[in-house]
Amino acid sequence: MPQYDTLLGIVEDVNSDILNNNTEIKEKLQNDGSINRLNVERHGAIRLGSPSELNNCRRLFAIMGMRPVGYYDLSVAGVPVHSTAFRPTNAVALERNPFRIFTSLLRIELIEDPSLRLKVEKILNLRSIFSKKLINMIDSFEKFNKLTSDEADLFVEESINAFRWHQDTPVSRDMYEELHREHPLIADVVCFRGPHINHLTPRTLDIDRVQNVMQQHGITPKAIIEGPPKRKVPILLRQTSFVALNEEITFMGGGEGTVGTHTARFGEIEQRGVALTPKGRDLYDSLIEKAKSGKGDEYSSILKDLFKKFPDDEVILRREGLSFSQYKIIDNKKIKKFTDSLQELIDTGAVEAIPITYEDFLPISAAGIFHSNLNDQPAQTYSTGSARDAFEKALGCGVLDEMVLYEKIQNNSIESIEKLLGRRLI
Ligand code: OOG
Ligand code: NI
Repeated sequence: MPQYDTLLGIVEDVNSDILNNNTEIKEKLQNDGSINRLNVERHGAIRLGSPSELNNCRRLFAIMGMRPVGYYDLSVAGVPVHSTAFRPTNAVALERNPFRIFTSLLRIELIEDPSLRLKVEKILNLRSIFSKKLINMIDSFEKFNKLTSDEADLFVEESINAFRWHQDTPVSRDMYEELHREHPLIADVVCFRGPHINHLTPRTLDIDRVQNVMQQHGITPKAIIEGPPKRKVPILLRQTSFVALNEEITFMGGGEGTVGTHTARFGEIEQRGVALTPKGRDLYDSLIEKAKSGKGDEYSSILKDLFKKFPDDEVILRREGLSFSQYKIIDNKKIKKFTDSLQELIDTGAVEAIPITYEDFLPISAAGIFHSNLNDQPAQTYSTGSARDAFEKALGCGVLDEMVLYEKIQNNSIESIEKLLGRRLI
C-alpha cells in the first residue's frame, strides 16, 4: 500500500504516546482485552466484479472464521456497488484478531448502456481471481472441515496472490478509458486480473491527532473525518483516509504495452468506539441525516452541535439502552450478596460493565471514503434501490445481522454470571 508504512509509524507513535500518558485509557484497554489487539487491528477492502467471485470469497473467508456481516447499499450515494464485511463473529475470535474485510460487488445492472454492460461481463468472464490450487484448497476444507499444515501454507500463499496489486492490465487503453468515463470504480474493478486490496486501515486511539500529524508527514487526508464528532466516549466508528495515489500501469490489451496511470490504492485510519443498540443507532442515524447539508468546517460544527443530543457518558449510554456492554465479575466475594439486580451488582463493585467495541462499518461514512478516493462528488445517484436478495443469492447465504451478534455477546456475558449465581438477573 503506498505510504502505508509511514501511516503505520504515525499511528503507532500516537497510540503509544496516549498509552504512556493516559493511565485511564490504558487501564480500560487492558480491562477489555483490546490492548493486545491494538497493534494488529486492521481492516481492508476489496471490490469484486461478479456474483461467482463473491461466492468464492465467502467460501475462502469462511476458512479463516470470517463471516459476512451486514448489507451496505452504496447505490444511494452514487456508488454502483453493494457490500458486506467479512469478519470474525464471536468474542474470543474478535479479541484475538478482529481483522475485517469490506467487500463490495459491482452492480453491473446499474450500467445504463447495454453494449458497455456486455463488454464488462465479457471481460469479467475471462478472469479467474482464484487459482485452481486455491479453489482445490477451498473444496478440500469444505469436505473435511480442516486443512493440513501444508495445505494451510499453500492456502496463505495463494490467497496473498489473489489479493495482490497488479501493475499491468489485460485491457487496452481505450477500454480502460471507456470504463473510467462510465465510473472510475468500474475501471478499477474490471480492468485488473484480481481484486487488489485497495486500502488497509489501522486503528488509532486519537484520530484527530493522526489527521494533523499526517499533514506534517506530507500525506494529505480527506477534508472531514467521517462518522460521529469527537466525544469523551467514542461511539461506533470515525474514519479518515488520504487520497489515492497515481500509480503507473501498463495496458496489455491488443499487445499494446503502453503506460498510463491509475488511482485506486489509498490509506485510511479509524477510531472505534462502543457498539450502539438499535435505539442508539436510530438516534445516530437521525443526527447524521440532519447534518448532511453542511460542508467542510461548517459540517463539523453543525455535527458537533447536533450531537449534544447524544449522551456522552458511558453509564448513561448503557442505562438508557443506547449501547451494548459485556458484563464481567470483578469481585468474587461481593458477588455472593443476594440480589437479582444486575445494576446492583455493578453499583456494589461486584460486576463491571465493559462497552463492546463496534466491529462494523457505516454506509454514509463508507460512501464518503469511496468518493474522496475516486476524486469525485456523487455526480449521479441510482434510484433502483437496494438489491439485498440478489447480493445474498450471489453470496450463497444471508448476511448476519450485526445487532444480533452484539446482543449475543452481551447476553452470553450475563448468562455466565447467572450460571455462577444459580439465579436469573434482571
Ligand atoms: C471501500 C470504501 C469503504 C470503509 O472503511 O468504510 C471503506 C472501498 O473503497 O472499496 O473502506
Ligand atoms: Ni475502509
